[in-house]
Amino acid sequence: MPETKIQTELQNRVNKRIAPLFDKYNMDFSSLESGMKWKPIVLIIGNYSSGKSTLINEIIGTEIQRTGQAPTDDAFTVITNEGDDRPQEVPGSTLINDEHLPFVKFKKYGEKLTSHLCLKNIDSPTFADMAIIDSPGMLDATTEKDRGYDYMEVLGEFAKMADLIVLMFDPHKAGTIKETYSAIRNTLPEKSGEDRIIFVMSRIDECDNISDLMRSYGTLCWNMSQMTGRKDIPHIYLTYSPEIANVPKVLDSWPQERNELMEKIHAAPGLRLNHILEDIDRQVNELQIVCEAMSEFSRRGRKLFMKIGKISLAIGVALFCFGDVLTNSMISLPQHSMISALRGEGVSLMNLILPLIFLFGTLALGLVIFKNFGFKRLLQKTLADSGNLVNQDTEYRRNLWNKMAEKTNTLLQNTKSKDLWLAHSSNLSKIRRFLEVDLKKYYAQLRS
Ligand SMILES: Nc1nc2c(ncn2[C@@H]2O[C@H](COP(=O)(O)OP(=O)(O)OP(=O)(O)O)[C@@H](O)[C@H]2O)c(=O)[nH]1
Ligand SMILES: [Mg+2]
Repeated sequence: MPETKIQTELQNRVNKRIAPLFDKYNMDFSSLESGMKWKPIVLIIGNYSSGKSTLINEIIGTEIQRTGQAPTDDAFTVITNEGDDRPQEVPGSTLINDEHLPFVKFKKYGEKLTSHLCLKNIDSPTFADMAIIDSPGMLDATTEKDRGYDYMEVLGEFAKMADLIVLMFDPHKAGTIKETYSAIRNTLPEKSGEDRIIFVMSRIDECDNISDLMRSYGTLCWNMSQMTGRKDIPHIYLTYSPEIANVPKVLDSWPQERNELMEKIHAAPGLRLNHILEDIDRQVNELQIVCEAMSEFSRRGRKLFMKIGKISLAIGVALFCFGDVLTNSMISLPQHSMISALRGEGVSLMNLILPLIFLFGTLALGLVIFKNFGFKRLLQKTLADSGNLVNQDTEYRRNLWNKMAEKTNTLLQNTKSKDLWLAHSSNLSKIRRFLEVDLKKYYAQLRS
């Protein structure tokens, strides 16, 4: 089956089977939904003037993006082939209102971002099935006020959607830019996978000699280990733009990695379906652990209800039989207890009134005790250590729980005693079936 068909089928199934459950557990489905839509995306980010737009122009084969020595781009530009139906340039205000595109989620960042977002519709067959996004260069001393929107958050949203992120540096500013630091340290690890990011140091032709290049490369590696907190350095593609570079003699024999970088970018669409499956897998597993916790809490709540119910019933039955004997001996009421009536002329409705009040009164009292004391105490005890609601026997489960604990605690805090009878375990079976049957089937289709 062609991959686009699998993608549509998968989208329909997730919308039908899983979306309502995201809703039930108050989890955000929009990011999964937009992640399944549209075509493969390559996101180009990095230092200002590191050659992002130059690389994009080279891939497309025309001067579609402006380039320059000072910070040039302050917008996110989506470049793709959307066919003749769309104009050559689509403004951000249209993009954020088009349900067919994955940009609706950017609405919440306001007008300042919308005016810095656009789509360029190009007539290129290669770009019918992929999009490349040029981004504002990362700067040193910018604040949210300067940009007018939270740049890091927006970058994170784009990173989440991207099948490949190309992070670009240049030898002049080898890993010292503040926004780049923050992106590598916090935003990218949270929003994307390590395997989806490639690091590039471009403009290496501007190094005067090999030792100059080695110094820049060394600085970048050092800064990178500070940023990632890791000792192993990822592959850094050392490149220059063959069209504009004035290659010094000393770099003549240097293995320019531009072609390898280009191949990686062109291969990105092939990773799309796998990424969609990974995203679904991750988010449905997150949903599953929340549902597991809620299901276990409900089970404990119902168990407590049964315990209090049984005790109330036992006391209620005892009072039904002997309560009126007790009141008779204390305050001489009623004149004839139910038991003495049974022994004598027979039980009338009058003899049953007090025992029935005792029975139902005790059951009602049990219910009040459960709601106002038992359930509340159970909730408090659970909130103090909600981790024991789920099995955390592996590192994966522990990490998953750490991520979802806060979400679950909020759900628990809003739980009422009547919610203990919601169908958590049947929801859990639906989630498990989806992960174990449906998703596995799609992984198998992808491999075949
Ligand atoms: N010598 C040389 N110059 C380059 C290379 N790549 C880009 N340049 C030049 O460097 C400058 C910056 O390039 P851009 O492509 O505009 O950089 P950018 O990353 O898009 O910059 P911003 O949009 O400001 O973030 C331009 O003048 C380019 O001509 C290269 O490999 N070698
Ligand atoms: Mg640019």
